[in-house]
Amino acid sequence: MPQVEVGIIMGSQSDWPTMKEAADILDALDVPYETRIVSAHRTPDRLWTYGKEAAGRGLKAIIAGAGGAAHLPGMMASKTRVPVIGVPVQTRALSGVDSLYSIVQMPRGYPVATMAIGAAGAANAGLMAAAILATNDAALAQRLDDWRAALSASIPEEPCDD
Ligand code: RP5
Repeated sequence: MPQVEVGIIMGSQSDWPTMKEAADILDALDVPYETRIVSAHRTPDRLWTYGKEAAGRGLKAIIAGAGGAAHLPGMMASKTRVPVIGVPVQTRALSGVDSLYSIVQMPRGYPVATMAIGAAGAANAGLMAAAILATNDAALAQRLDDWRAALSASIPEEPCDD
């Protein structure tokens, strides 16, 4: 089994359809990861243990997604020096603006790299984690360059009707 380098954590099972976007990117780039449900409010002890053990277990980035009163990414950042990438999950009540504000407005000293609301943010979180790892992994850097080049090549120069 390869060493897991990225943790994808989320506040609820209901966050998985969004957070799977990050997992799909890491699959495409062949980055080993794990997925866990870790809720700041419902499983605070699980959050504490995960954060306490993250660096020692060799995690190099943690992607944390939550919605509403989205305290998970910030609390995780307060517990570990492993970089935390926050994904604001889109909510029904406030469309994810609540999640975004909860995640992005961290006090000085404990940063969370906050992505856009929803699926695009989760996909970008996967890419950001890969970019962090690629600073010390030449093979991954090449795979990421190839992925980016393929995306560029897929964009047509002109619009069409259908
Ligand atoms: C947050 O509350 C979760 O991250 C989720 O986005 C939101 C709703 O959770 P469920 O009620 O669907 O479990 O903790």
